[in-house]
Amino acid sequence: MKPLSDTAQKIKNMEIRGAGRIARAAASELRDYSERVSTSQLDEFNRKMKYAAQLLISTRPTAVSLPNAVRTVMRYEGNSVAEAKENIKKLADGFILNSENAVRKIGEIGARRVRDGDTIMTHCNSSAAISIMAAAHKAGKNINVITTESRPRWQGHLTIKQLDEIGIKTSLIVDSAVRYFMKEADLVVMGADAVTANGSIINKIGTSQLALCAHEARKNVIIAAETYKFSPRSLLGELIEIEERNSSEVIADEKLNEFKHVSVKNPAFDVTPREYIDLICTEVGAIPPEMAYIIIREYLGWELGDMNSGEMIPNA
Ligand code: RI2
Repeated sequence: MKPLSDTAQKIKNMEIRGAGRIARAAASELRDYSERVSTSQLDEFNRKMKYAAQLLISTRPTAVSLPNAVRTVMRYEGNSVAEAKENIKKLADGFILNSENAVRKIGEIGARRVRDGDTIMTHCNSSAAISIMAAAHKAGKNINVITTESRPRWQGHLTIKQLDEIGIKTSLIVDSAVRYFMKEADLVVMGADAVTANGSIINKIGTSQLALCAHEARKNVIIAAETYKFSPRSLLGELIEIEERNSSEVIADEKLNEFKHVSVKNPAFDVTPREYIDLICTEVGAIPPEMAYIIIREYLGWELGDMNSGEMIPNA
């Protein structure tokens, strides 16, 4: 398979997954793809870059980090193909470096909200959320983590492996046990695939029921999200598309085919309203969800006019 379609396929089938990681993979693929485009005609080069950008964006519809990363790289300029390639490399490398730094910074900021002896409940596998736990552990705080399995893709198994390697004590629970164990948790720390202008967050299916349980039990919910996970298009009133994945992730096709009246619903994400979120921890500070609009305006550099232009990358 060609490297561009290979990367697109890996993002689609979740071989490369996690909102931050797919954003960095897309930026790096655009950079490498641009190197491989052999034309010296700028028009043709631009056309090919747009094709690659759209292909990468189409792989997963929910994580806003993906179109935001692609758009960052597609802001390239240049009067020749060589200049354009150079600029693309600079933008892609810059995005990747900023992204890695952002995850580290979120850890430092978020760890201040973790007290010695705390038990943290988490869901799925978020590198930004784990960065907070790792930083708290590194600061010498004795923490425990309760991790959900995160069916149907079992990302909780990735989380327990990462936490185990760091040396953090972790309990693995089934997704349906979050309310049962909420009494043992001091706070909840989770990641995000998207944050909307009104401060809602979109994250792995099950996030909203966990946040609801935490709200009922008066436990704080911290969302770890880099600024490039905020959705500029939500300012235009657009809703984030929730990815519906294949039924075979939930039940084998042969088993499902035994039934006449059964279908499977498999949304990969859900929406948690801002009422259930105490803090969104970004690399530019820990903010209340109500401040999401400011992040979009100040840090993503989007103007409404910009968004209405033909150059707009869909769903960002
Ligand atoms: P980081 C993941 O999506 C999870 O929903 C996780 O919470 C979110 O991305 C953020 O991950 P998926 O790719 O960027 O597993 O914090 O569907 O690593």
